[in-house]
Amino acid sequence: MQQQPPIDPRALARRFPQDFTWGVATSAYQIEGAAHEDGRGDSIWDVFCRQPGAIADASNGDVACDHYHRWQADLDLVGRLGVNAYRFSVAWPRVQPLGHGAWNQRGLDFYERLVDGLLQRGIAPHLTLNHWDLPQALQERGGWADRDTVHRFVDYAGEIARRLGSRLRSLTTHNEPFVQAVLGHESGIFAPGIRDRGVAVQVAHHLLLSHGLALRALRAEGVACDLGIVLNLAPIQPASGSEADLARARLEDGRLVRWYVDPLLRGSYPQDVVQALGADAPKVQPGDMEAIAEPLDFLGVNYYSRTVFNADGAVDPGSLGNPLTDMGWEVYPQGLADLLMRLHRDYPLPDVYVTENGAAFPDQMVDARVPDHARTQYIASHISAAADALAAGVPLRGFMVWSLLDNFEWASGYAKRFGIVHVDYATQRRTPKASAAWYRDFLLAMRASVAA
Ligand code: IFM
Repeated sequence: MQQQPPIDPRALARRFPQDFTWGVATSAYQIEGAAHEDGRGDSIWDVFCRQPGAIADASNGDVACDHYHRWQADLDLVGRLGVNAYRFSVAWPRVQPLGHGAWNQRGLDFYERLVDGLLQRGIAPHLTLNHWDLPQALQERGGWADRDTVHRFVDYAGEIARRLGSRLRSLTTHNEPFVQAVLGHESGIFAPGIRDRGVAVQVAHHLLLSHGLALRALRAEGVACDLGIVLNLAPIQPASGSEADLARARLEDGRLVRWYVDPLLRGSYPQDVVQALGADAPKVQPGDMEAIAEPLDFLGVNYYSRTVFNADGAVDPGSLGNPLTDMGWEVYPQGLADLLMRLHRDYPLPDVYVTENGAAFPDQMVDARVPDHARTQYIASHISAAADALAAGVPLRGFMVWSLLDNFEWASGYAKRFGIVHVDYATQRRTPKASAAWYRDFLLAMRASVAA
């Protein structure tokens, strides 16, 4: 992978329309730090990180990239890349420490400054309300497993939209409900660390329901920006054509993809998965499915890799013949085109954005530079796959690289680096990597093709 020549940014740029959205993405807990400042409450991740063994390097988000204090310099970095969009999230416990009741003005002020700082730099703000950091006080009342959290989220969405909505390009309710439900409540490897499939299924339902009810409420108030949700999706492929492998792949596709896209875009859960869940099927109240299917202005898709299943489970990605990232994920750009085209074929799609794509690799600093050719190749080849999907008619409107900065990679701690900008955590020095230079050149080529 390191040996391949970098994809020519000029040739690639010609494959996209001039009004395409190009961005970089981050999330609050992964970069902000200042976890105990200016009135911020604990989130479930603050508490989860205190559990021995929960995080690979026993770290937490207390300081992270110190973005809360360095946001202006970080936005300058974003500006120098030449992107026209920045995707970030609001830490709910920073703006409403208990998840209900009083608002924290100092927390709200931070996001006001951030949004205004983006606009001053000509960068469109794309805000996510929930990138996993639920206020711990709500967890103590039952968290996402409790239906009341749905209503707390709708209140939170309304407050943020009233304060910031007119300055945003888009507002996303949830980032990756599958991960929050399944990794947080079934396997328990993410906060809040619960291991109960029935709970996970109900959490997923409440996340979707809160999404739909929030969209309704925001529309009733006349919010001006685009409204949507971000899903982590992947092509799920059978290891062979055997009945058993095909059946397993179909079920896993049901759990990861159809469980979320069907209710959002068709108003119902896939019956094969409902049947497989048996007693763990979600408790759905009258009107829930109609609310979940509230029309989307956009669907965000986070894509990193495919998964291949045989009858026994997921096949070791290392056996598939392609390079792996530092997360052990197979590098498979074709999967992004396959996924987007399948969604286009099977569903009535709204505008689609690739809201995350990127890779962790073990970077080396050489003469104060980070020649991360594997990451550059990864990003360029996925942008190329996005161009293939666009050419096939997918209503793709944007692409955002994960991530602007190296950051707190959840249960993996700080060892896994996804940034196109390197962060030295001892000094907080930022060093744009070769991938950042490639992206900047690509975006310059985009602008040159506009001028031509
Ligand atoms: O870092 C995460 C992000 O928070 C959500 N999507 C996947 C990324 C890489 O694991």
